[in-house]
Amino acid sequence: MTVTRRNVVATGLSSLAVSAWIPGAAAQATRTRFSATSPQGKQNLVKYAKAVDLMMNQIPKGDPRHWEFQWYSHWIPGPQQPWSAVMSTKTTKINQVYTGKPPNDPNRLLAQAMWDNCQAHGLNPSDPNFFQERFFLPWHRYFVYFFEEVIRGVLNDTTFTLPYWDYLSGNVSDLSIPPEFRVPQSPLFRPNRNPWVNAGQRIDQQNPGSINLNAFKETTYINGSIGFCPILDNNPHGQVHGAVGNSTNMGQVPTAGGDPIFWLHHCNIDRLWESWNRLPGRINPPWPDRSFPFADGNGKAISVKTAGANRVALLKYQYDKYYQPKVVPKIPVANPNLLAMSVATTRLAAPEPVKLDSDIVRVALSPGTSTLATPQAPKNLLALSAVQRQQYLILGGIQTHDETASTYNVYLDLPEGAATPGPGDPHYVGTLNLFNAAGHEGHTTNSHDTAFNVTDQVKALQAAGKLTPTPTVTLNRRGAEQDKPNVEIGQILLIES
Ligand SMILES: [Cu+2]
Repeated sequence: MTVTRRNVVATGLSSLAVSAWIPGAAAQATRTRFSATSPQGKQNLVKYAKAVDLMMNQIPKGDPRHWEFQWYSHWIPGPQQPWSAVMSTKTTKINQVYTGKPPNDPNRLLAQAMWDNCQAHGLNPSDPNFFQERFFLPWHRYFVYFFEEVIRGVLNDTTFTLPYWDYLSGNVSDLSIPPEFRVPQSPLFRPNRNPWVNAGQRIDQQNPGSINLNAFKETTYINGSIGFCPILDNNPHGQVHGAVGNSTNMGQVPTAGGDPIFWLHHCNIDRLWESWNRLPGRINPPWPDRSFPFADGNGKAISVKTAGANRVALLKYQYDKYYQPKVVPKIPVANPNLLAMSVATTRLAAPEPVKLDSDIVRVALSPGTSTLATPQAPKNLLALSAVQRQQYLILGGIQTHDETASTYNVYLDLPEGAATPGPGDPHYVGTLNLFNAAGHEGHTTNSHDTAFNVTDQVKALQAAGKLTPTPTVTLNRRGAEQDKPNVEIGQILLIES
């Protein structure tokens, strides 16, 4: 019998006294999470600094409330793939942390179940459904929530809430990491962030304007690599990770959870998800009956169902404010059965994989097929499509084994020899970051493709007569001279959905 990860998890948990956790069961008033720059947020940051210190230095190692236990539940520092290397790192780490503890030690069993659980940034070939992109948002909602519960327990302070880092508030100063994280004596400080970050400069200074909220153009939660969840995962989520740190901290999945700013970043991602849900008709998919193991505020093993994280109200918290896009795209089809029939159609594709071997790479798209299955949309939808279908540029099968803070601005039909402008130019469609691709050499999955909704750009360029029938795609690297990674993009597609 092959022992899959899920068997191990199930075995581990079955020998634990694990209770199903019922959201909102505790009689408690709704708590509010505040922006890190608000007075209440700043008060909570004082508490947070104290809690991080206690979790790092007072809570015994191996206790689920220890700083490293929480961090490793996201990912253990070390490889992100292949799975065999991930598992051997985990075994070594568990044996190290639980030296002298029996195999049935409850915390050891919980570590076995909880560590390396980040949805959706792993790939377990023997259990390909374990990591799924659609769980990115609900899993991280629980992850942040129970971390916050642990802090309330550690501080014995039921009023604590985790502040969020609103880097895209519209005030340029919020693009800098909050000052509390830049004080070298503070438990919230990490010396190895990108140098400009701890210097208090805007985190996107290598590519100003590249962090955005274009995910709010999406009206569906997920459809392959398009939709709110996967697009938000790339930007601002991955974009902020790479702007803050490198492979020793925020810049890569296995080390990200070690930086106290990680939790404020994910708190904001969580707030953006709830903001999206508050727009008309933005509903989450029906969640499969899937449980995740966590530790509650006392460090006790619990099991939670995905559906319990569907909305923040279920967990009895709210945010002091929500993001409201200036333009709220209309839901294209009133009948959800019609939406389900709306399959993607490839219109244009790059003829072969693209190597990013210079700072500016220009690729001609041609009408045609691709390796993606692209059934034609049903006839009755085609009439609809003329006005309501969305166009996406998909960069798929991205491979790199290098770490890099470089990002790539992507342009549609930028004239040859033109200066490569920043975001804001009509040809600019988005920025590619390698947060989700790093550590996935030869192992990328469709769910980690990068998708840009280019509907508005196509319309605007067409209206201005600046779009040819078979446009080019230009990629322009932004970053330090010494920071050139080897990157290959498996496929570039222009699709309609
Ligand atoms: Cu993250």
